[in-house]
Amino acid sequence: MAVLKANIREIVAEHGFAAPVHVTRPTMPPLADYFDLLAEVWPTGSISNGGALHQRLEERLGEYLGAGHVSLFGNGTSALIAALQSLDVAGGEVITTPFTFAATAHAIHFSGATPVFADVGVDSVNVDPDRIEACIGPKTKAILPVHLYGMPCDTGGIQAVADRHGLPVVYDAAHAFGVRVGGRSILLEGDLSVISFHATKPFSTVEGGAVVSRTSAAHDVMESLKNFGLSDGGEIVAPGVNGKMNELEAAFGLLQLDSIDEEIDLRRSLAMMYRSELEDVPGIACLPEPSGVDWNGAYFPVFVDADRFGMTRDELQGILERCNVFARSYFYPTCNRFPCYAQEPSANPGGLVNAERWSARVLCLPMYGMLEYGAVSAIAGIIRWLQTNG
Ligand code: T4K
Repeated sequence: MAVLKANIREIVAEHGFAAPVHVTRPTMPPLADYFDLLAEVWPTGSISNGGALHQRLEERLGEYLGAGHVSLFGNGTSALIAALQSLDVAGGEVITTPFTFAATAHAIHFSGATPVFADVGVDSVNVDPDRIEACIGPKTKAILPVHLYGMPCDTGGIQAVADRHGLPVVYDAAHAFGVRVGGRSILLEGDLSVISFHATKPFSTVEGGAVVSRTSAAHDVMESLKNFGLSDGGEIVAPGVNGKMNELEAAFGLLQLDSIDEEIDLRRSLAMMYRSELEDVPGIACLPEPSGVDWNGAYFPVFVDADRFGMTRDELQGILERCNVFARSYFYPTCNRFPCYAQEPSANPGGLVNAERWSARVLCLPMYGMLEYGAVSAIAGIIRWLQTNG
């Protein structure tokens, strides 16, 4: 590392934060409002299995997202598993990106299929349609791209590949709550989209998620699969999971929905600030705000070129931690490196060079609505200082 230990002590002493700055924080709704909502539920004793607040949240999300049929789930992972299950992928292969959270690949595994990893682009963190097409074989059952960091995939290119081969597309839209392209919800792309409402996401129900379906028939299947495979008539028609969201989570979500526009606006202006403060730092690359897109500021990744910056991503992360800034390497390593998938033919790192390069360099900086502009400026200042004094 080029930065001297004495210099590090100096930066920590001068610019370190007194309290930890986490990669993200949920915006907590007013507690009194939460109690008011729970007061509606308490006397009923109806606290799960599709209660009144659950119903209200599903309806309000459908309107807010402008995205058809919403099925709430207890988390994004069970929603992904059920979405894939509805497409009968068991015993086959599902093509996905290796540059994502483990849940994407694990959902394929738990739906009874094998993940096949296709590389992302040179200039895009998302899976490349041409690389998807090159992976298609007789066992391919579906395509599972991810809108990483809320950045839209090349949905047109992916749909063209899917149409040529008669394959369904499920989008892992865990990061893409509220994202619109040309004013249209990104959740309307493909056959199904799956969102996460985890505490670390811009919109949260503490734990939670949803499947957005195009048709009411597909929605009915999701409703059954999230409830043990029970039909409306109370018979088991499929091996479903317990993927239900409860009333306490739905109440949290209803209140989050009241402030989500403000949350997203704040995140986007913090991202603009990061970009303008970091744009001239050699060896630090930010993703541009995608044009024509209502992006949601889900994450703020930067990519560290060690040769130009003067230290590696891990070294930068370590110094930031000493300054009480807890940036995270979302997503390193790539999924193809996990022992459970590394033996798959498509997991060979030699065929996934773009994903490996993005992943080796990525560092997600703190990003959440309550983050102060001064904190963004100070974090960018530490990074600039390290480059100049390294
Ligand atoms: N697909 C993709 C592409 C995903 O990224 C994810 C989840 C999924 C699918 C699956 O969706 P879910 O089944 O989770 O709904 C987190 C989340 O647990 C996970 O939801 C998320 N992606 C993943 C990227 O990140 P960790 O292990 O990094 O979180 P943790 O506990 O280290 O928290 C990070 C920071 O957030 C903490 O340092 C402080 C802050 N935090 C966290 C929690 C849980 C809070 O301030 N409050 C909290 O309650 O996994």
